[in-house]
Order: sequence, then C-alpha cells, then structure tokens
Amino acid sequence: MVGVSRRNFPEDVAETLTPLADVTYLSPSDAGYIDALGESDAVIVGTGRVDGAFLARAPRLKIVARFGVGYDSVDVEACTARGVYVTHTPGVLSGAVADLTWALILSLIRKIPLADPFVRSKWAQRREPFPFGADLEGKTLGLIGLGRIGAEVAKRSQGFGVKLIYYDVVRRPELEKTLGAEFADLDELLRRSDIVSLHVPLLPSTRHLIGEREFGLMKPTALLINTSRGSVVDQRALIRALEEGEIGGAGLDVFEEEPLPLGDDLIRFENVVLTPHIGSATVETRRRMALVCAENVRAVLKGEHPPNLVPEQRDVSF
Ligand code: 8YV
Repeated sequence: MVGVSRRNFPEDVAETLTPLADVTYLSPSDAGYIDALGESDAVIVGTGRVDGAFLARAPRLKIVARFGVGYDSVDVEACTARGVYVTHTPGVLSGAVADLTWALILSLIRKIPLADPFVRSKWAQRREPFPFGADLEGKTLGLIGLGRIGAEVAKRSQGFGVKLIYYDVVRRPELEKTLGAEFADLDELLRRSDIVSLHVPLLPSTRHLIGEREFGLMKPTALLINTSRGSVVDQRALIRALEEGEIGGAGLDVFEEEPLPLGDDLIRFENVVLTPHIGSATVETRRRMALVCAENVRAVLKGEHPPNLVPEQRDVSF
C-alpha cells in the first residue's frame, strides 16, 4: 500500500503506482488513518512531521517520499535507523521558487499590493498621489545560499542591472564566473545589500540565521525576502526590526508558524508582502514534483535504489 498524505496529489500520477501497490489518500483526521498508515509500504508526505512516533505507527514502511525539496519536517536519522529511505524533489521546483522570489522583490520595491487597491478605490478621486517606488538598477542583491534555487534567482537577476553578491558555506567559483556573483561573508553581505534573499535549507546551523544582531547590520532601507523556511528568520526579531525601521520591508512566503495566524503582528505592516507558502505552487512544477515522488516510490516498491535520496542517505542501501 502507498499512503499519500496530500489531498491534491494528481490521481493520474498516483495511478501509475497501482500496478505495484494500492494507493490510498491519508489524512490524520480520517477514521481509518492509523490502519492505513500501519499497512503502508510507502508514504508521500507534504509538510506534516515524520518522526519516531509516525514511524512507530508504520512498521511496514520502506520509503518516505517528501513532496518538496526541504525535508526539515522528516527525522532522517530515525528513518535511517529504521531502514526507511527518505527522498525529496530537488531541481524540479527551483525555477518556480526563483520566480516567486522575484515576484516578491518587484512587489515590494514597486508597492504592487498597495497599488492594486488604490486603483480600485482611490485613484479616480485624484485626492492623493500614489507613493514612488525605487529602481532595481544599481542596487545590490545579496543571496544567502547559492545552491539550486539561489542560482536560479541569480540567473533571473541578469536583466535588472543589480550587483550580485552571495554568501554560502561553500564557494561557487563556476557561478561566480558565469553569473558575475561576488562572494562576501555573511556580515559584509548584510551591510552591503539593498535586498537580502534567503535560499538555505533549515538546519540546526541555519535556524534563526537572521535575528536581532543581523537586522542591526542591515541598511535601514534593505528588503528581506524569504522563500526558504520561516525559522531561518527569528520572526520576533523581524517584527521588532520593522517596528523600529531597522530595515525597509520584507517579502515573505514562509513563516515560523504556518498557516500564519490571522492576528499575527506581521499583518499590520504596509511594507511587508505576504504569500501563503506558494514557492512551488504552479501547475507545471507541482506535477513534476508528483512525478518525481512517484518515481522514487516505484523504485523502492520494485526493490531498487530510489533516485532522489536525501544527501544524508546518499551512501545507504537497505
Ligand atoms: C512545498 C516546499 O510547498 O519544496 C519544499 O520544500 O516547501 C514546497 O515546495 C511543500 O513541500 C509542500 O509539501
């Protein structure tokens, strides 16, 4: 049995697995959830936690196929100890996340979310002018993380005339050459950037990578863009930085708590653009992600090595 814990996983892709196993859609609120999990040889999971308690309920499990590239919601160590493969969907969503990153940058810098309601309610009355935005040309874009997604963001920057700097735990000499990206250490990047965009996975070392100290280093006009994971930013420190004008604004697709609670402090800022974790949410990308998940599950059901193991399991064979 393959348990799919995403309600909108395409049925035709799920059907490609039926020659090998029955497929059932799992939801923790369903009456038969525990039984179905207990019978599952494979699960395709969204952002729900996969930890020791989850694994204890799934004794037959051979693979956890993450529907996404980030796998901070999966306890890989516990899976490895139990002989369960963990796969993800790298590559196929990089372009979509990079597109959303630019959508947030452009929305913020040209005040698009304020401009639309202005046209619908105020423009025709000619009572107040719409405030000016800023040019991108000549600004410095600082990318924290120049992996698959960061590199796509960098590629898309070429037409905007921005100066590109980046920080990463590993240098990318090839990309420095082809994209004209200059390496800077984290503090220098924060000091120099007009726009800081985050493209790192959530790890113990990146949790709250951007907090009070880091906001203190940023320009008062700087924009922070986060399409990675909410907890890479200390959200309380972000709210304080916005309140005190330590930075100029933020474009956020991810949050420490998702969905973002309705009364959250972030909602009251006009210089903040919010989207509901839609980095990979395009028809084409979500379909590619589903196909990658199915490919990984199919391999394991056939007794083969799955093609998209997470790096921690690159050398394991169960
Ligand atoms: C998905 C993501 O929205 O790839 C990721 O890590 O965060 C997004 O693509 C999420 O995984 C939904 O399951």
